Amino acid sequence: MFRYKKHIFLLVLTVILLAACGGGGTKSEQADCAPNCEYTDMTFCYPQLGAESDWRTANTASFKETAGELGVRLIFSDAQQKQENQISAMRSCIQQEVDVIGLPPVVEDGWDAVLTEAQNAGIPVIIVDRSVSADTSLYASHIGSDMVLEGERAAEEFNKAMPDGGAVLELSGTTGSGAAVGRAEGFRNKLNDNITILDSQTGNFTRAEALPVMQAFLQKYTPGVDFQGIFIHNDDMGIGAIEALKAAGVQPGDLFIVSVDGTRGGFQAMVDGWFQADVECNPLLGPQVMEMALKLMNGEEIDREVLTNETVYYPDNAAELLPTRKY
Ligand code: GYE
Repeated sequence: MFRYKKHIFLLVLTVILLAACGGGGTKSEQADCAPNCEYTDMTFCYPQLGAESDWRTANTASFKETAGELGVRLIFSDAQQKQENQISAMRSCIQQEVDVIGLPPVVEDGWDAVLTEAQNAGIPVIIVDRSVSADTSLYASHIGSDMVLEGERAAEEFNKAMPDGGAVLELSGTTGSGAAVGRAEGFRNKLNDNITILDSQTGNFTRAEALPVMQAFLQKYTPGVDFQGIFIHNDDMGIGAIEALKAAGVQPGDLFIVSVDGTRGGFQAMVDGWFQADVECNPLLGPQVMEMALKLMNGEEIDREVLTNETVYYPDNAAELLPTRKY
């Protein structure tokens, strides 16, 4: 009897120890140069998701500039908004035994296999910008914006502007992306009950795809009659939508339009009277991500989630701020 108990005790102990080690602890992933690794020791992989927007262009520039300034060796690729391209870029980085991977995931789902491969190879992954649905034990940290909060902030603008209610259209971002899912969720969380979402379609975060979506909306619904406002998930789609609105004879200010990002293009749309608010989303994540990457190499503790501090911009000082915008 006693022997059995001892066996059970040892078994339980083993299970506990295995569970403790299996958590993907960031300390065990440190590099050979730890604890004295420097930026010049680092090879950093950034399988960028695409070049779909000005936000994305600024995000890419931030990583390239930061790597250049710090002396980090950067392996950069552009997946053209295709998850399979991002996955193969990641696999190639794993093969090249990079030190850290920064992954800006085009969509939330479908990362478990490649994240497990990175983990098995001892390469920490920082999820950048959009989120993933994978278990948090599969990656070191997430650095990016609070997309739900951005959607909530947009809803509050409509609540203020339309106290007696009304109807709005939604031009949403890439289907299944953390940015679109979060913004849509936040928008619905906070939108007053007397404001209805008449229709919601994706423009995939690009100008080119937003234009025909807005044209189709305008064939179906009469501005000012069927809807009074539009929530647009990023500035580039907003600029595409403005083209369609202009062509249909809509004037700036006829509709209450709120966009997200705060790019120069978004600021110009506020100056021109098209956007009534622009919810900030900051793409300049390079310095922060590389700083965390170095900590990971050195086996230092890091925060598992770092959300960017952001605000909402309005037309009243848009002209003044426009020349100071970095993206
Ligand atoms: O808002 C949009 C870009 O993921 C936060 O992606 C990012 C979004 C951003 O295409 O412009």
